[in-house]
Amino acid sequence: MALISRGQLSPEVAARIPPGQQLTVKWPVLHYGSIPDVDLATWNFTLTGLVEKPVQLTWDEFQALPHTTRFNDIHCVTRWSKLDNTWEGIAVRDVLARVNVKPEATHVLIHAEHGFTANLALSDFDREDNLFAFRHDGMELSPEHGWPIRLVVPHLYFWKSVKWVRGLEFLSNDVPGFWEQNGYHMRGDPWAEERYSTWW
Ligand SMILES: Nc1nc2c(c(=O)[nH]1)N[C@H]1C(S)=C(S)[C@@H](COP(=O)(O)O)O[C@H]1N2
Ligand SMILES: [Mo]
Repeated sequence: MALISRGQLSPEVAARIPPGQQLTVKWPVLHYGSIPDVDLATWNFTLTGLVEKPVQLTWDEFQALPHTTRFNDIHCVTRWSKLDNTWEGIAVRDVLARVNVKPEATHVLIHAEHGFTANLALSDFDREDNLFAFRHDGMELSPEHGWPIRLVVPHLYFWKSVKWVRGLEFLSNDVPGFWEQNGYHMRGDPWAEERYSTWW
């Protein structure tokens, strides 16, 4: 991977890179397991758990939600950061508007193909910056980067940005997801270097 050292960067750019991270121009591919075969005809997106009425959206219903663009930097716990990403997709808040989440919900477990999960506090999930992306830098997401859609939560380490996402489960407690069960931090703030948990 082509990494750029801090000494080569302007102060403005260096200030955007969290501690212990290095800049990459390429976009590495990282995930557990195989790339899923997704059929849009049978694909659905579910909103379950602590909601007044569970919702299931087809691909066409999901696509009918408003489209939007976000511009941000991403930071992977394996120490690469990639600046200036343009994402097109559907804002998390526009998806949340489709469901009545019960007041006791404090966390959300993101579900993806192959049973993959990641946990987020609702306060980290329900943010203007977050979106479900289907395009990156003007091109449709490739299968290895999460086609047809992935979550993008830019203020936390990139493992929270679930690829091949299929649903949201609202919870009243914080339940570790896949990488969190394997030692990653429950929150994952790159500016605080919340890389790994110390509770086990
Ligand atoms: N469904 C799924 N999403 C996932 C993962 C995974 O294993 N499965 N890995 C996460 C991790 S650890 C990282 S660093 C990013 C990598 O995204 P990228 O391959 O597009 O760079 O995806 C995240 N999303
Ligand atoms: Mo990762």
